[in-house]
Amino acid sequence: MMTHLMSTRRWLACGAAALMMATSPAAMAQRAGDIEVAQAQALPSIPGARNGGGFLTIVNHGKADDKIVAASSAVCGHVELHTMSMENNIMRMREVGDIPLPAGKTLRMQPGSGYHLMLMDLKEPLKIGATVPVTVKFAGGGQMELQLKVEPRDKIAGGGAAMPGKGMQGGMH
Ligand SMILES: [Cu+2]
Repeated sequence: MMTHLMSTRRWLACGAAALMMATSPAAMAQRAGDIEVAQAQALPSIPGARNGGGFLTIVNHGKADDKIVAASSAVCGHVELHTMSMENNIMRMREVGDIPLPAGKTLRMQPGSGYHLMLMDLKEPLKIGATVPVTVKFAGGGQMELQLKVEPRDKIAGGGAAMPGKGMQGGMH
């Protein structure tokens, strides 16, 4: 684990251009124990917005439930775990204590509903093509250093699916 963390840091130091060349969607898949992060993505931030949205596709290959209990990133002040839902015809986000990863299931975070990582107080805008380092901690004790690729909304979580309310919360992320 230690070795892995150190090599990740060294890799980060290579700069954005190298990161972009080295990073294809297939290369994003990362596994630690039973937890596999198949996709790690973020939406481009709205100009002037202080916050951004991060979205993971996570497979729990294990027989035990796990959950995300915390996340952090160097690109923002702090990262909150959020869920979004429709309440009285208004999209609302709220912070949650954890994001469940049930045994044997895949969690696909998507813009517009359900769970996401909220990158609070961005230090700079998230631009398409950029890579955002995020550390995610699990209840099982493990943690993963992920590289979220900033991609257009229709590319998130395999994307393309027309979702009701898709355009509605564009201002929120
Ligand atoms: Cu949010």
